Amino acid sequence: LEAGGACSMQVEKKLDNLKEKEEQSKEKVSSDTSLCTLAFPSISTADFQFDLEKASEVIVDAATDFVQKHDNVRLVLVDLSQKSRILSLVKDKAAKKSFDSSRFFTFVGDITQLHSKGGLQCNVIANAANWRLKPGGGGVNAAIFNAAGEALQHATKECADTLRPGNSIAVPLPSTSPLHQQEGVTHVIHVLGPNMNPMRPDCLKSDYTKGCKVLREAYNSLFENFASIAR
Ligand code: AR6
Repeated sequence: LEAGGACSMQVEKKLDNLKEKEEQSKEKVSSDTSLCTLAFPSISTADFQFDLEKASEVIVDAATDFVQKHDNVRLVLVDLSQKSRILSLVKDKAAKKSFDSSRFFTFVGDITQLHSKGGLQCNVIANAANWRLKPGGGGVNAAIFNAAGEALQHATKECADTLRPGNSIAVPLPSTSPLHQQEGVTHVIHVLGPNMNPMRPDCLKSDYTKGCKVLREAYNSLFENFASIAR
């Protein structure tokens, strides 16, 4: 009986140690604020109907190239649901590449509440925008403009009126914005990806040669804008 008791105590201790380690590694990811962090949604893959398999390839190539060339930055691909197919595809493809996985990873959560709800500090977030840089519509664009309030609309207008597919624009978020105050977001980078939805402007009609090129340009432009902020 005694031996059994000692044994189960040891098992409990081991479990406690494991839990502690888990907590510590969680904290390490979330509290590593020395690294400038960009959280970004998968551009073009919902309302713009871009093929997920092809998009995941572009994301993994662009993101791993970027983190290998830049120190002190982190990239986080975000989506709302644990069941997100784009997150699974990206995770699987990234696992086959060799790079520092603490510098590029996926995260489930609302991009407008990463710090308050997810414990993940991201000072820069990307928006899957429309060409007019207007609030509303749906998806992540509506969520970001809603959460950031009018301050983002004004700041965006000062930077640009329109955006071409494959391009991005970095907008400093005024400290009056709730998104700045509550989540610590200092910049929003609007990105316009390629569109495969016939109901939206500039539809590429399933031309994926052009589509993949434009999507890669969009991520390169996003990451370069982020690198300028991180410098
Ligand atoms: N947090 C994290 N990810 C999100 C959130 C959120 N709050 N909301 C959506 N996603 P989409 P697009 C994910 O449709 O395909 C707009 O109306 C979503 O699951 O926002 O580039 C604009 O005005 C998906 O993985 O962007 C444009 O007209 C990803 O974000 C058009 O949609 C992108 O989905 C752009 O379409």
